[in-house]
Parts: sequence; structure tokens; C-alpha cells
Amino acid sequence: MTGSEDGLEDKGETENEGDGANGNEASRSEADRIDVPESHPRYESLLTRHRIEHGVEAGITSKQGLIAQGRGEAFDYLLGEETIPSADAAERAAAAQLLLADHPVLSVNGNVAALVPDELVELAAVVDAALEVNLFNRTDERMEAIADHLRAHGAEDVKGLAADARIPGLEHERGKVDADGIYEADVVLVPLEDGDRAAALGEMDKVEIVIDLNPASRSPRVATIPIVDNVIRAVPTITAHARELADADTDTLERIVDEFDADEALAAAEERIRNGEF
Ligand code: PTJ
Repeated sequence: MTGSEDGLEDKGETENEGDGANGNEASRSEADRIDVPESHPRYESLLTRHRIEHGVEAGITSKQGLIAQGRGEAFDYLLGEETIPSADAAERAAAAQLLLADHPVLSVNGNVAALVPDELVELAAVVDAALEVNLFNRTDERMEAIADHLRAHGAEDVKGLAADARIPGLEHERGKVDADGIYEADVVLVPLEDGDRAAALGEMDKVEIVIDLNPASRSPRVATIPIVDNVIRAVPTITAHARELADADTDTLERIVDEFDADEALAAAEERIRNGEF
């Protein structure tokens, strides 16, 4: 990767400034460089903002992504900025569902590419899933920038650029997917999805795992497995569960999925938001 591929060159940074050979450390360290000690009570939130800001500067995240992040932060604050037990159960069910899948795909937009690139690549490797860039505000430049960014963070195969299939019922740009990716997938993880596309994927009979901090949003409401948690915590937690369940038999994995109740999980998140202490 070159500095310009990750949008870093303007800032006088190159991959050689990091510790690693492939530039991942340079990219991540710039995205994580904030003048706040880790002991600061708002450290995680400020770091998250910085990653998103860096994502916009690098041409990865859309400006609307900044607004989406602000909305998410408000819900995270009300949730206590922690993974509540119902979200952890959803993350375990998601891990089991991904391990059961024949053709799982992790959908990547501009926000999650900026926030959790390493973590998405790791999850894809652990559950043997494909990564596919799929954008609400799709432009060729952002598609390429995100694919480059994921590759710089270790992804070997990034789908989404072929765009040789369509999600039925969605207008032209937003419905573009890869025929051997989301179109064929049996299980799709869609973090921070917009409601229309989440509903359209549901109409295609896909098992949909949605990560969204707002339990009232349409996307978690149409999901098979809604995860009401910050994507920063959710993705590594799914990976940790998947590692722990890696040797589980099919019956065990199916039981974990069957025992998960989406309505209960949404209700528990709403209850925490309405009645939690802050
Ligand atoms: O990169 P693109 O073009 O695909 O665009 C991505 C965004 C997120 C801008 C686009 O899909 C969009 O506009 O989404 P919405 O409709 O604003 O919905 C975003 C949802 O994600 C909201 O319900 C937020 O509460 C939630 N959210 C925001 N940040 C996080 C989050 N959920 C989990 N973790 C977060 N960090």
C-alpha cells in the first residue's frame, strides 16, 4: 500500500513510519493518534471519533457517516457504553450462525471500514467468510479506497467491485452486489445498515445479522439476529465467541441459534436505554 492509497500522503505520512512491513500499523496508528491518555473516561469515544474523522479524510467514510456516528454515540451513551448481556447473547448466536453458514459474507461500509478494519479481516478469517464492500453512498472512488484499505489491513479477497448482480427491489446504485458474494450468500453480516437494504436482503431469504446501536431502527427490527452494540465492541466479541465455538458440533451451534430470541434482545436493549442509569 502507498500512503496515497490510504489517503495519508497529504499528511506527510508513509507506510514506513509504522512498525510493520505492510503499512497496517502506519494506517491504524494515524487513525488512532489522539492527544488523550487511555485513562481518560471518554478515551474510547474520542478514539472512535478520531477514526471516523480519519476515515473521511482518507476518502473511506462519507460525510453522512459522521452524522450516523453521532447518532450511534447517543444510543451508546444511554446503553452505558458497554456490551449488555442480551447483546453478548446475540453476538454468540451470530458467531454460531456464521459458523453454520455455507456462504457467509461480511458487508463493509465506510463507517465500519474506518472503525474496525483489522477486526473485520480477523472475523472473516475465523468464520471463513468473504468481505464485500457495499455502500449506501456508492462511488467508484470510495469503493476502491475501501477495498485498498481492507487489503492494507490484511484482506486477501475483497468483493463488491464486480457489481455483477442486483438486490431485487432496490434502486440502481444501492442494490449493486457481487454475484458470488452477497447475492449468493446464505448468511450476511450487515453492520450499520440502512433500513431499505436490510429489508430487501431479508426479502431474499438471507439470514441477516445486523449490528446497530438503535434498537428502534428498521434494520435490527428486520434482522434474524439483531445486535444492539457498538460495532467497535461487537465485531471482536463475535470473533471471540467464534473461536470458542470453533470445535462445537452442528447440533450445539443450531441450539445456540434456536435459543436466541430477537424480540427479547431488542426489548432488553430498549429497556436499558429507557431505564438504565447514567
Ligand atoms: O458508507 P456508506 O455510504 O454505506 O454509508 C454508511 C452510513 C452509516 C452513513 C449509512 O448507511 C447511513 O446513513 O446509515 P443511517 O441510516 O444513518 O444508520 C446508521 C445506524 O447505525 C444508526 O441507527 C446508528 O444509530 C447506528 N450506528 C452509528 N454508529 C454506530 C452504529 N451502530 C453500531 N456501532 C456504531 N459505531
